Formats: sequence, structure tokens, C-alpha cells
Amino acid sequence: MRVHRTQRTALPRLLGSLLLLTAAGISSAGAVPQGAAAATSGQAAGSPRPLGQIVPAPARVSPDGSPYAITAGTKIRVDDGSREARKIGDYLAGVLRPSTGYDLPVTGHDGGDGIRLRLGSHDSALGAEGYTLRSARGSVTITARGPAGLFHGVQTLRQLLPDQVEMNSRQKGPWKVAGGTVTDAPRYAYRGAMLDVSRHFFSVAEVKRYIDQIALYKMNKLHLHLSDDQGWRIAIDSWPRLAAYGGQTEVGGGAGGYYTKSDYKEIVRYAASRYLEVVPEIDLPGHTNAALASYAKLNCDGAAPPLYTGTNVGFSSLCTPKAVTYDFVNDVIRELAALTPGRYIHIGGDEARSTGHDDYVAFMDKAQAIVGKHGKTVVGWHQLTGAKPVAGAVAQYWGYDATGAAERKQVADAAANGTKLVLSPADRVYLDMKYDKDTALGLAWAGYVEVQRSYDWNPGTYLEGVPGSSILGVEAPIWSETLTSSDEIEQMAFPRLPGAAELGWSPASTHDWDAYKVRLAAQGPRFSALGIDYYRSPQVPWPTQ
Ligand code: TNX
Repeated sequence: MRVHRTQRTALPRLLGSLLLLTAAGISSAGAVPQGAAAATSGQAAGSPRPLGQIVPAPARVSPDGSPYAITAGTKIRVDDGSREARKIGDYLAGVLRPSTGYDLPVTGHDGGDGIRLRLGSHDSALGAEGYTLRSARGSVTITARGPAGLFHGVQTLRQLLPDQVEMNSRQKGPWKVAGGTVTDAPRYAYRGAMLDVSRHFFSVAEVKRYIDQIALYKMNKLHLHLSDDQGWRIAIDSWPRLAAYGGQTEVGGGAGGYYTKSDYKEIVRYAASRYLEVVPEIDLPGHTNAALASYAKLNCDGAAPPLYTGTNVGFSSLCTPKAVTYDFVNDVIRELAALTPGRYIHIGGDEARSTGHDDYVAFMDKAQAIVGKHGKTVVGWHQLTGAKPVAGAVAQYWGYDATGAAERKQVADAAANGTKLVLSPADRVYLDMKYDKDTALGLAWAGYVEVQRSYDWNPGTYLEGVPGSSILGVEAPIWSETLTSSDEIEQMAFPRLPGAAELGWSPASTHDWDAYKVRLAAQGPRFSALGIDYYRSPQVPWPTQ
């Protein structure tokens, strides 16, 4: 099996897919390969995956009684009168119908049997995103207080079913779910993934594919890095050259591209249908060459630089003393806020090495006020803590082991002053970091990040001097200097992304690498069934082929 791929040619892709299908046990009439039995702790052909053997690990699992089985007669019974429950039922049917080959009608009639999606649990401990899943001989019932909980419960149901459920063609069952109860709710409210669509542009279809993948692991934020030196990716009516000219290229000189407003709305809509909030980022005041190239007047010397297709950072800056700079920021944030139903706007703030310190602080003051004026909450990379974060602002920490004490202290001081933190340590969850020296794609400035290193840390105690209560959550960014396609994103994101999702969702008490690596190994055939070309880390006991 190909572990790293340097070339994108059709033949290795095809061979790879055939091998992956074999790994999934699909070529052997639906049987689970022998190694999978070990990797899924006792799962044998025909007997269901043990309750709780999923990623992220659920908060509480009580195995009990007989399994439930989906059959040709199964109905999906949703809470009558809830449009959202109905949509989630339709979504679940969409996942299950191709592989089971069953009709699986979605109905508002509660017959007590089948797959039941119920809203209105009285268990307040479940919060907005928690759920219970109860599986017994005649039914599996998912109950939640709100639709997001129901949706996450559906992801649990999906993972409890055999991997072949993810296939697009009819597979042999049986479609059993182990008996018992899962009671589950997230540790953190913010569980995100970031996609850099600036260094290389990704189409709406590619973004949707990533949305589906991160939703499977119960993430709830999609951060889109929409602008950088190499490309401006969102249409802004009042400054049309940003996208039309500044979106014209990408790293390496390819054609680039941008999202029209209707493209962006479609991404937001699709994300919302997977209970993900889009967090759009316009990186300011550095990382702005694409904007500076599009409008000469944004430059201090009035001269537009050429478009940039390299991978250096830190060379560009908006002209902070000029009034037009703030007209620009205001127009961009106003239009973006109007398109974005979510509460956050990310204004970057990282690596502004071509902006003087005082200018940086003054700029970030004004930019934050603009975000507030348009009714949104500021998110910035943690360099924002070197300026004056406004009340309610969120700082995204992307430091790593080599980050200096002074910088860490600045972050801790901001946290003490009430700034909440999203953790994205680069040597843990930057999914563009190479796994090891042989990884063909990605970068290595924060070191190599193998799967165990990526998983084995505790967000609650990670930053010295920062209490657990300051942590809003965990986000796994993927930067795209070296990544040009969904396939390449997936080689880097999988299998580390599920680990980042687990750090955001699962209680600290479930954290255990030895147990995790077995649960992760069991995801391998599921990745394959989904067409995900993942890195077969030697640290993980993948099912043998
Ligand atoms: C650092 S992380 C950056 C990005 C690069 C990334 C590559 C951050 C806020 N800035 O501009 O793409 O490293 O790993």
C-alpha cells in the first residue's frame, strides 16, 4: 500500500482504491478481515461493534441486552412536527439507503419500533449538543434536547454500524447495533477544523466533502481562511477587484478562484445542515498581498505590488495610518457579516511582521471595533493578545513547544483578563505538518507530528497558567501551501483529525492512547469505505489486509 504519494497519477490512485476496498473487507463478501477483529476488540463477522467503540469516545456507555438490527422493514420515526428532526431523519436515510438497499421511509408516526429520533429530553446535563442513544431488540432511540444533539447521536449510530454502511453501493448486512445505552455530551463548545482556501483554492464541492468528514467526528465549527498573500477568495461587492483580480492565482501560479456570494451562502447552508457554524477569516493587517495587489490605494506608497504565488510569510501589511484602510476593512467586514449567520468573524492578526508594534495595536483596536459594530464576536490568532483584545474576543493559540515564555505569558495574561482561547498547537493539531521525514506533502516548521503526538495532550492543562475554564475548545487547522486537492487534504487530515475532534468532545477521563489507537484503527476501514486515502501510521494497529 502506498503510504505517501508524491505524484497524482490515475494508476496509483486506482490501485490504491482497490487495495483500500480490500482493506475494508469489501472484496470478501462483506466479511471483516481477521486483523479487524483484533483492532475492534472482538468484533467478528455478524456480531456488532461493541457499544462505545467509536471516535470521539462517548461520555458514558452501558452495554446491555440484545442488539438492534436494521432490516428491510425498518422505518425512521422522527418527532412529528419538528422540521429539523425530519431533516435529520432524511439525512440519516441518505446515509443508510445506498449501502443497505432498504427503503427506510421517514415517518412522523411513532410506532415504538425502528430508528427513533426524539427531541425534548428533560436531561439538562445533555446541553444543546448532547444525546442519549438506547439500542434494544426492536428499536434504537436517539433522544436529545435540541437538533444538534440529535445529529451527533446519528453520527454515533452510523459509527456503531458496520463500516460498509459508508459504501455507495448495496452491501451485505447484517446491520446490527449492540444493545445498551450511550449518554453523551461534549467537553467543549468549540470544536473546529480550519481549511486554508487561499494558498490553494478549493471548490464548493471540495469544501462540502470536508464538511461531511468533520461532521462525522462531531465537530461544530468550520473556519475558512478566506484571504492571504496568495489569494482573496470571497466576492466583496464594494471592492470587486479583491476577488476578480486578487483571487486569480494561488501558490505555484495555478488559476486560483473565489467564492461568489451565492457559493459562500451555499457553503454556510450545507455546513448548517451538518450543525457546523462557519467562522470566516479575513487575515489582517499582514497576509494581505492579494488585497494590496488589487487596489493600489491600499498601499502606503500608492503602488500595487504584483500578485504573489510563493510561500513566504510576513512581508505584506495594510497601510495602517491611511483612512482608506478602515473604509476597506469596514466594507469587507460589513459584507461578510451580512453573509454569515454565525457569531464569529476571524480577523487573523498573525505574523504582521511588516507592521510596527504601535501601528499593529492601533490597527487591531479599530478592526475589533468594526467587527463589534457589525454585531459579531472577534476571533484572532493569539498575536491579538499582544494588542488589546476587546471584551469577549477569542484568541486562537497556535504556538508550539518552541514558543517563547514571554509569548506564552502574554496569552496567559489575556486569559486571566477574560479572553477565551481556542487551542491549535502547531506541533499537535496543525494537520499540514508532516507525520515523519518521509511524508511527501506538508511542512515541518513545527516538527514532525505523528498520530500519538497529535492526540496525546490535554487541552485543559496544556498552557501553563491558563485555567481550564479559559479554554473554549480545540481547532485543527490545515494550511494548503502544499495541498491542492481533497485527496491531498485527506492524506494529511486522516487519521489526525478524528483525534483533534476527540480532544474537543470527549471527557478527559476517557483519554488513553492505548485505548484510542484501537478505536482509531477500527476507523480505517470506514475511511476506506468513504474513499478517504489516509496515512497508515505505524503507531496504529490497523486491520491487516
Ligand atoms: C503559520 S498559523 C501561519 C500560516 C502558514 C502556516 C503553515 C498562522 C496563524 N500562520 O500563514 O500557512 O504557518 O503551517
